[in-house]
This record gives sequence, structure tokens and C-alpha cells, in this order.
Amino acid sequence: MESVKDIDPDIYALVKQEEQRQAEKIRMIASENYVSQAVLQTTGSVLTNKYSEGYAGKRYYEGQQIIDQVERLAIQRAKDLFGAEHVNVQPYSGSPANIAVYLAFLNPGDTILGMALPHGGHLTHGAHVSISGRYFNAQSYELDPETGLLNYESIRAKAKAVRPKILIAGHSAYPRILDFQKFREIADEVGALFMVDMAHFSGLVAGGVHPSPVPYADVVTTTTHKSLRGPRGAMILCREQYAQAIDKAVFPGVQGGPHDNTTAAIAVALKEAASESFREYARQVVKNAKALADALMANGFTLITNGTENHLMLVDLTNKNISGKKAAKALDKAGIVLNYNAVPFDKRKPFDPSGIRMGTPALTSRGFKEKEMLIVSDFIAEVIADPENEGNLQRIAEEVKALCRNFPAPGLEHIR
Ligand code: DSN
Repeated sequence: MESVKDIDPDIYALVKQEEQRQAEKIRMIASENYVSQAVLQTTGSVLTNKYSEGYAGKRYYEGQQIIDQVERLAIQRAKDLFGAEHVNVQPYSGSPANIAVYLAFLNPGDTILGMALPHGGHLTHGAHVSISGRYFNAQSYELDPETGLLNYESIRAKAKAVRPKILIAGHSAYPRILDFQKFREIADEVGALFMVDMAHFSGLVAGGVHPSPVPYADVVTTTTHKSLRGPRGAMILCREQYAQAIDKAVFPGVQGGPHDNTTAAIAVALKEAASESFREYARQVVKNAKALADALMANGFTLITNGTENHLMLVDLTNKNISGKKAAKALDKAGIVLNYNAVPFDKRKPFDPSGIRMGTPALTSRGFKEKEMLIVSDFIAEVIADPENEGNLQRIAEEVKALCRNFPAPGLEHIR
């Protein structure tokens, strides 16, 4: 960072502060992680200087001798890791990836059916504020009010009623494993294309601790920066028969030139994700989530679905008499970073809902295990019990810092 320091001391100082923040806080936003030094270096490489509209062997600019190799390598690694027939590694992030899928298969006004946003779905699965809800007839399925689980019979009934062109599975805040076989059957019954957005759990799929949607879905999208622990980007995996439609939709349909530095960093992350140590990482992410869920419930917290099978959990704070936002802000002061989140059938507003969402990908990357989950649960309980006690929050923040010092985060090992 020496050149940044010389040229722009303001940004240099802010980057350093962010390094410090990431090193000394327990980061529990379920969609965040720490990438390796190798991924960081590749993201910051000279590949950022290149334009390469098109695809390997068919570009609109010259000078692609190296970039074509980079992109082919990223594609091959993704195919090998996920067993996909075709992969596009160019989407800038998850939202453009999902929009590209819609562009490939839908006309404006066509019907899509996805999980409702307040029930754990994603904005781009048809929320009315998103392009997916504005340009298409977006219908949604909800969780079962009794169990907080997906109810496949009611999804089937909804699909039969609205006859979607695309049935979407995937979520940002659902702590359970999805039944891809059942979704596939429903899609077939109504003649829909079956799309899975595995952004949140693709690292778990890569690590072999979550069923893969690839054998069931026509199209699978994923970001690369969540549990998969790569740079900020996305991929679309699909059956060979849809390859051309998907590639055309990404470029020139939705995007211009791919971010080649990101493509290269995705390739690095995919190589890492194919290793035995990543498989061990994925196993630990799930073990940590389960240990934390159990500890939180033992501390009197209400977990949606009474636990978790993946990397995240959703806590309903109604019985603690504190809103999700107030809790998230107090926890942030205490060095525990997560987000407030609506719970299914939330009576409160989305900007100040009843719940908090938390995940274990980032803290597992720094080496936390089950023992640390008990400590984290106790920290959370202490904060929620007395969220306005600034002295207490400060003390916990110091204890969090001390704990984090024993677990240097990837890419931040230089910070002590
Ligand atoms: N914003 C991401 C998340 O936090 O889940 C999803 O795109």
C-alpha cells in the first residue's frame, strides 16, 4: 500500500482503518468472508487494466492472449468443482447474474415465482422494488407460519395457480437445506425452468456439506464472495443447451467488459475451494453454526426453525423486548457485526424489524471453532440483556479484540 500512502493518504488511512476493523471485530454478516492473500493480490493485479468484451476466442478487442487463458481456467475450475456443463464467470455480482438469467428466458410481463423477500428470499427473486418485480409478474411463496419452514405442498399449489416460466429456489436468510428434487418436480409439473440462486451456500456445496443444486436445476447462479470465499463477483452455471442464451444475456445483454482481475481472482478462489483444507473449512462453518445456534437457544434466544443446517441463523428477538436494529447497533458497538433482519410474518417494519441474522463463514475463516461459539453466544446474550450500558459494550468490545488477536484473519495476518 506504499503508493497509495504517497498518492492518497486519505484513502490509505481509511483502508488501514478498515483493515483494523476487520481484524478486531467478530464479523457475522452471513454473506461476508475474508479472502486469502492470494485472492486479494490477484484482485489488485494489472488485469484490471484490460478490456475484453466477448468470450475467449471471440473478443471485440485485441490483446487477449493472456485474458483468454485466465477466463478459460476459471471456467474449467468452476465446471470441475461443481460438475456443471457450462459456466459463465463474467457477471459483476449476484444481481446482474440473476437479471441475465431473466433476460435469457423471459419477456417483460412473464411470471416468475420465488421466495418472498421478507421470508428470506432475495431482492432479485421478484421483490417489487427490484427490476425483477417491476418488469416481470413476480409471484412469491412464503414459509409455513407454524414451522418457519418451506412447505413444498404450498409451493406446488402456488406454482400451479400462477404457472411461472421460472421457478426460483435460493435465499439470503433461510437456515435450512433446500429440497432441490422437490423443486425440480414442481417445476416439471408446471413446465417451468428451474433456477437456483446458491449465492449464500455455494461454498458449502463446493465443500461437500450441502447438497448440490447442479444435477437438478436448469440454471444455477452464485456470487463468488460469500461462503465460497472469492472476490466480489458471480457465476452462472447451466446445462449445455442454455449456454448460448446465458452467454448472450450476460454480454452483450446486461454487461459490457468483464472485470478480468476479478475473473482471475475467481479462478484462484476456485482452486482454493477444490482443496481438502477448504472442505474442512466448509465442515467447520456448519459445525460452528450448529454450535452457535444451540448456545443461543440455551441462552434463551428464539431461532427461526429452532436451529440451522447451513451457515446462518435468524434470531427472533420479540421475547427479548428489543428490536433487531437496536440489537444490531448495540452489538456493533461491542465488536460483533451482523445485520438486523425481518423474521417471517414480522409485525415490525423492514427498516426496524424483529430479528437479527448471523452467519459463521467469516469467523470460521479466522479459525474460530465450537469453543469460541460458546463465548460469542455469551457476548451476544450480554449485549442484548443490557444494550444501553455503554461501559459494558466497551468492555465486551475489548474482550472481542483480545479474542480476535488469537485468530489472525486471512489477508490481515500483519495486524496485531
Ligand atoms: N446482500 C446479500 C446478503 O447479505 O445476503 C445478498 O445479496
